[in-house]
Amino acid sequence: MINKPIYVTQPSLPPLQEYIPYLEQIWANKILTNGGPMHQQLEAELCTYLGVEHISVFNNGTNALLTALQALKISGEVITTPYSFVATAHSILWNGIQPVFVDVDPETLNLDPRKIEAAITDKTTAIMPVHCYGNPCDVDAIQAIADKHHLKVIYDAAHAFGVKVAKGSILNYGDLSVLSFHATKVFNTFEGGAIVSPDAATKKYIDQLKNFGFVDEVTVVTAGINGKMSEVNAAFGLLQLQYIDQALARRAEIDARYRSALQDIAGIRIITSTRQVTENYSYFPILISSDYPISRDALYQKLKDHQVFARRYFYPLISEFPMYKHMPSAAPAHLPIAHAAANQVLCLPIYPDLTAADQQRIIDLLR
Ligand code: T4K
Repeated sequence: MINKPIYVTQPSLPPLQEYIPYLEQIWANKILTNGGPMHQQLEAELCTYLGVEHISVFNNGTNALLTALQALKISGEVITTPYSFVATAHSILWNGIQPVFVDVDPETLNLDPRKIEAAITDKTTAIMPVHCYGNPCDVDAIQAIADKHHLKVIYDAAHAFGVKVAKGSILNYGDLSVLSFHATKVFNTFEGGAIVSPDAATKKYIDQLKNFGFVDEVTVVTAGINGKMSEVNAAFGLLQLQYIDQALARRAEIDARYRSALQDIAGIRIITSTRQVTENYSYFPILISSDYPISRDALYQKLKDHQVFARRYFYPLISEFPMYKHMPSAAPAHLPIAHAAANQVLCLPIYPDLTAADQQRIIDLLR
């Protein structure tokens, strides 16, 4: 019997017929984009759901990252993590800014605050940490360093939709937080993203930046881009929001099942964070050490041979790609923890529609 493929993730789609009324509304009013009613409603509903004051939705997370750096007029050097998706560092480089890589914390695999200060120079203007896998960074330690050195903090919160710490949404930390609503994310709008701002003036400026810099028909105040989310995407987001709690609950069950089934296997370490009070179970990363009978790559291949497409997020490290490799901060000796993690990590399939039988198939292969 040939098994059906199981991917690292699969978007959860609401019933198609429930999307039709949204499309009918769009067809009726013929507003397809440029901050239409669906877009406005999505921003309002996201603020309520996420527990944030100001949000600007975007056509993807990468444009949101690019715009966040523009909004705060970041220049010179930005300290960031090599252990992320390439878009993190690309957004810095595309703005003509030099990314400076700092190693990650061995427990959380997030930017290690104890190593940040040594990387600060007179050109450093900001820190861009990532809440990797939705596990919160040490936001207090990072803010203390930023305050001491007068740096801005932009969180790449692409993985952190809905994550909360004791004081509320993780998205309220730093100067700005950037979300991704890509198809592979916990909450998706097919393609999409957002910037969470601390105040109305910053949101207003970001809204201008994402609309070419227009403030009215004849006035352009800044060299903006087109970062706008279309009405079709925004409408899908509104529908997705009705199902998000259900989706997160199902992810929690899958996460718990993996944890209990894998906890006693020698050579498998499950990455855990203790900082959050509400998780989003966006990824299920495990680290494969030499105590496991086969190597990480052999396991990756074995799973693949059985139609289970786990992913090595984040291997290779961003600092290993050709446009970064020559940079002094990209030297492997400077990033030992990130390198070790990149060589050990495997993200197992986790998504609401993963069946118990399919999850058992994965567990059996790992055991
Ligand atoms: N910052 C961070 C930390 C990020 O992780 C990301 C995105 C960004 C910034 C940038 O945000 P966006 O500009 O993307 O909004 C995927 C995603 O494309 C990417 O959005 C995501 N991070 C990254 C971690 O993962 P790939 O190259 O792994 O995607 P792909 O196409 O191989 O998809 C993985 C699996 O998901 C497939 O094997 C099957 C399944 N899948 C995928 C798509 C696109 C589906 O079932 N349906 C789909 O439509 O990068």
